[in-house]
Amino acid sequence: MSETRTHCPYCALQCAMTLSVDDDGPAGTAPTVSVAGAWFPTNRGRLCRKGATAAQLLGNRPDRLTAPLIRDSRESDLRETSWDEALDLVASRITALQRRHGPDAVGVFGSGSLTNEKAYTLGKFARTALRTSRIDYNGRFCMASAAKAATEVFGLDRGLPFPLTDLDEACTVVLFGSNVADTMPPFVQHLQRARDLGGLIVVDPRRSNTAQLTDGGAGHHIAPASGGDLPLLLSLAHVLLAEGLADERYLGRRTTGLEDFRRSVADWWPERAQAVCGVSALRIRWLARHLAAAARAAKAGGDPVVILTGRGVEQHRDGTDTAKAAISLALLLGLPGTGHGGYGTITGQGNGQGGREMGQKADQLPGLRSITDPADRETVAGRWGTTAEALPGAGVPATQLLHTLGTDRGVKALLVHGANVVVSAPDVLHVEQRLRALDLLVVCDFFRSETAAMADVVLPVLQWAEEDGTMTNLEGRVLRRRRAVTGPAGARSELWVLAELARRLGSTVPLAEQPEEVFAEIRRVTAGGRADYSGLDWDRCSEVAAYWPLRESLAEPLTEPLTRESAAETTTTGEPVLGTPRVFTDRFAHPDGRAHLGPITVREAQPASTHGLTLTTGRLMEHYQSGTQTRRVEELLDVHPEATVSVHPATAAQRGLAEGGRAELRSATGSARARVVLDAGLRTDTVFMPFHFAGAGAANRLTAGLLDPQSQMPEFKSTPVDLHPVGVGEDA
Ligand SMILES: Nc1nc2c(c(=O)[nH]1)N[C@H]1C(S)=C(S)[C@@H](COP(=O)(O)OP(=O)(O)OC[C@H]3O[C@@H](n4cnc5c(=O)[nH]c(N)nc54)[C@H](O)[C@@H]3O)O[C@H]1N2
Ligand SMILES: Nc1nc2c(c(=O)[nH]1)N[C@H]1C(S)=C(S)[C@@H](COP(=O)(O)OP(=O)(O)OC[C@H]3O[C@@H](n4cnc5c(=O)[nH]c(N)nc54)[C@H](O)[C@@H]3O)O[C@H]1N2
Ligand code: SF4
Ligand SMILES: [Mo]
Repeated sequence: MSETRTHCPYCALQCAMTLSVDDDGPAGTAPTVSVAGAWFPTNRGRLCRKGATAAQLLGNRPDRLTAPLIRDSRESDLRETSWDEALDLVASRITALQRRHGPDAVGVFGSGSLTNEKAYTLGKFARTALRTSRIDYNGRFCMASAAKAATEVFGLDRGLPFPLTDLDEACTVVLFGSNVADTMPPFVQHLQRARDLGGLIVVDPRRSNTAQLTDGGAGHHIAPASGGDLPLLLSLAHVLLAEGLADERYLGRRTTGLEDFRRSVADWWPERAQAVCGVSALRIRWLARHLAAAARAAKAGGDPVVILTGRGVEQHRDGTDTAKAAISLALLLGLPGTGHGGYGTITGQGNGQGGREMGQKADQLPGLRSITDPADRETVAGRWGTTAEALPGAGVPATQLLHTLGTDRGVKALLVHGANVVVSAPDVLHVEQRLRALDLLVVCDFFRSETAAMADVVLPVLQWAEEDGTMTNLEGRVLRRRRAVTGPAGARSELWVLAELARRLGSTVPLAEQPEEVFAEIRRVTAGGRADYSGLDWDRCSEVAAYWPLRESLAEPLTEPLTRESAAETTTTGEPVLGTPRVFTDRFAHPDGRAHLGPITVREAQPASTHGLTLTTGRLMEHYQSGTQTRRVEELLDVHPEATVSVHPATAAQRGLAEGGRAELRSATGSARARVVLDAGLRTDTVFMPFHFAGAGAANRLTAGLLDPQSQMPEFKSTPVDLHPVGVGEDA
């Protein structure tokens, strides 16, 4: 029996767990997960149901992809083939397409599920072997708005700019559009003090499980209309400024742009906001004053005040402005970088943080460098052994990439690594149609996802505990994901697949195949970048708390790899801390050291009540994302076997719907069917669907792909819909 300490395959909390493996035969066995001790302070030995059942998906299951699959023609079924045949086919088709249409004829779609090593290699593969600009990833659907907002205001995109354990001390925590009770259950431990003090404030149009944590005097639930958050936030800022409650001294010392911001919130008096966000003016004033008092107390030696945002407020057409407004609120309160609290965004995917700094984003190079910045291009090209002229420019963001596949403006071939886009992208009926128009679709996965089922070539890869790698969690802490079992014989490591393809494409820039080698390269290439990983140590990741930026002079040999700026610091659990656990303590990341406030305008304020019904979407505790993984775990599927739509009982009665009945939803782009769940905790003007299901139950048949102009994040949380019962016999 062997025991391996590793981290969960799913969300950004990256809970620590121990895998106990009885007999690791060559085909791999499903290990038992034991809950790890308190050595990892982020989950302190707790797991959610998904993490606790994750090991069932390892090894040689009948539904596991164990050989490459190809299709002889569009009409024929996928059939098994050899790795040589599959890779030669992919390389020759890519070469032919690029010869005809140029390098940008081939696109790459990456993921926040990939380890740092894979995400980095994917970006390098696209830019050096494919020489295409057309790479983007599913983080565009997830973190793009918050990332853009933090980059603009703070000068740096690190989701939580402080360790999660800092929350343990907070007396007030405001969650804007985040349902951690379901999406990261062990996170809730860190809210205990705030709840004990009555200081948890949850802003959500649903009485989510997280909103219910405020019951019994533990805090307050505020339910704006879906999409009403921006006016709400601007109005909170208005009250702070109008009533002299903002921390003018802090603003003067640590920010610029206050006057522009002040002007833009000047006419967001609470009565006006109330009409568009559905939260009463009284409540808006109360919340602003309450936060100001808590912040003042914090700075007088009391407990910290923290403002956090999740996808509920970010996945909107105005998501960047909303995240900026939340950051601006924290700045008005004088919190970020003071040790008295601050702002953070709760990153979602397992490597949602590392995935957004390794260079798989259309406009990005590793280390959070910019592909349009001449100096950044020089640096990265030099370290890759190529020239800046040879690197492509910025590509197109994920939704445009998918919605133009096979058109004159779009790519003719697409390689997908770690996403199930026919379930999770906006307007999936359109995506499906575009995928069919491709000359070549290649999907790398370990299961036959709905997207893999449409591919011309499917390449089976190793997953999670079958391979080594590093992940960067929601705190910017870099963790080791260790190999615990042997994967199925026919599956290969994704790093090997990319290196082989590069070789077959005749690339002169070599790609490393071993995770540890790639990690060493990441250290070299990110050195001096904003997300600097150069001082990390492969063997000690996870044993120490190592947060980027973690610098190491490139010129010096790494004889003493882990002596860092703040090595003296320790977390509450006494682990040695390296790098930068708290990023904005002395200064913000802009060259002037200040946070940049600026004007924020509401583009399309609609009255909350004349909307008709608004669909919002999100997550259930038992399922993960497009469901490729969790829909295969019996005990998770049993709890939630099919798509549901939550409806307020009054709304249901009005539309002739009953609990357990079938409903059809219609939007401008399509229709979807789901089982009705009555939920008296929902606003009457809002319905909620999880997006974990495929086929007729896919929530994304209804979302339109309207984009935030600043981040190109699609609108997932606010879609006008119609809702009616499905007649008997109508539901085939
Ligand atoms: N069980 C589970 N956990 C997960 C995942 C999963 O798929 N399943 N995915 C992971 C990933 S990638 C991510 S990004 C995170 C996401 O984690 P969260 O952000 O917590 O997840 P969501 O359910 O998308 O949205 C959160 C809440 O926003 C609310 N909401 C919807 N519209 C609005 C609105 O207009 N305004 C406000 N204020 N709130 C709104 C929803 O009702 C919901 O309760 O979860 C991670 N963890
Ligand atoms: N309506 C609606 N839609 C949404 C959202 C929403 O709230 N509402 N949320 C959005 C968000 S936040 C996100 S993050 C996306 C996520 O949605 P997707 O991008 O579809 O992510 P997953 O479902 O995690 O897809 C991962 C796929 O990759 C495979 N996979 C996992 N790890 C690896 C790996 O290392 N290599 C390879 N090759 N494959 C791997 C899995 O088996 C699975 O098939 O969905 C977005 N879509
Ligand atoms: S909360 Fe996230 S990381 Fe922790 S066990 Fe659940 S899915 Fe895994
Ligand atoms: Mo996400």
